[in-house]
Amino acid sequence: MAASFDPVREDLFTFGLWTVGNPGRDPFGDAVRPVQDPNHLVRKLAEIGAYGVNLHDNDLVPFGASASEQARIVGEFKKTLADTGMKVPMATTNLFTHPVFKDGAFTSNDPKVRAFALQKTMRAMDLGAELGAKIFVFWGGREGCEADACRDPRTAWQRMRESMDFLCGYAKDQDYGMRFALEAKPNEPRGDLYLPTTGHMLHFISTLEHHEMVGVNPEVAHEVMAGLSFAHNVAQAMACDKLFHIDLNGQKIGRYDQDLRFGSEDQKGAFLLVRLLEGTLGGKRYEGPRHFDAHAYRSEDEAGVWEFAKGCMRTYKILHARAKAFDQDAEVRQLIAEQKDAALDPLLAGGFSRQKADALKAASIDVDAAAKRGLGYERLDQLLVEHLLGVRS
Ligand code: DIG
Ligand code: MN
Ligand code: MN
Repeated sequence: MAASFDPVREDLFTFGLWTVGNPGRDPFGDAVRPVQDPNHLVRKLAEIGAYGVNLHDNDLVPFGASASEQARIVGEFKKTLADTGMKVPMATTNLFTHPVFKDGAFTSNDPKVRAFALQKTMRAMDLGAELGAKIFVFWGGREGCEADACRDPRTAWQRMRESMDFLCGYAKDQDYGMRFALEAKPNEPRGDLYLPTTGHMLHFISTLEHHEMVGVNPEVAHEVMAGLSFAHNVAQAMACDKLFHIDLNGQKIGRYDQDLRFGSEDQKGAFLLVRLLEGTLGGKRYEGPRHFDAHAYRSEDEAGVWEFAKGCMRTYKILHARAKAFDQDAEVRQLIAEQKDAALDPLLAGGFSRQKADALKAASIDVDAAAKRGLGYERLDQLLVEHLLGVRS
């Protein structure tokens, strides 16, 4: 029986309201699609097999809405979630659209703006908690600069640290049980963004007061924009148990942030990422939501948007099946089998000792033989390509 690539709730596929609700505006053109009601988006996502929906505060509650308006909107949204069984695993704050954030939010030189950013974020955390979110994402879209002389960069990082420490304190004080996931991006919309890659974020987290509740939310497009291997960055986050969330999409290298349909561009990169997340090569798999932070081409009508969303999930499942077959392939397993050396292995494991140092210094190692040995990676990569193209199973 042919494998089914139809998404099920257990796949934990999620979409942001801002993704499938994207009206297709870009810097050079107006919206091409109508703005959709969030409740309609939730019902359609449930229909196509998604597990959940994520949101910025203002994706659901318009900026400046009154308390009674917010209560009405949130009440209706919660009913839709109950009716559809859809979850809200992640929430976040829009700290980038309103002009007040034009020079940053937490890193702004204006204390009024920094105070407003904290106020807006605490309220967004309240909303996220009310909807059941246990992950809160921070993407510092305006935390950067063009005229770099505007502030000492160290001041920017200090302000980010103070804001994160304060908001971690708020989440703990409210007992929300939330974990924070920080999302990096090298540039856009600002000329240069502070904390540009996941690697920078991992170090930044280590400087925080409540670092144990803070992880990362890497996005494919953002690391590709920086010319980096997304799978390597995700692997590093997984290795230190800091992959709290992930933004999946597609991206051509050397372009602005395209947020394309997952797997629509670098299929090998997407394959290696899914292989890592699903643990088909061994090791722990990622257990969090598979979130598509992407949007349909501007050419699409609403029907095209749902084709986009189905394509994200279907491609993920196809790649998962291909990765499983690849890592079960006997020839692949033989090519990547760990090499053993009875004499040297004990010296390489378990850390330093004077004895190990003396033994390693005294070891007789045939360097020429090691240098001459062929590694078979051409065959290995050809096997990957053939699995990916579906001519080997
Ligand atoms: C953009 O990549 C950012 C915003 O869409 C949002 O704040 C975050 C959540 O996935 N990603
Ligand atoms: Mn993006
Ligand atoms: Mn994102």
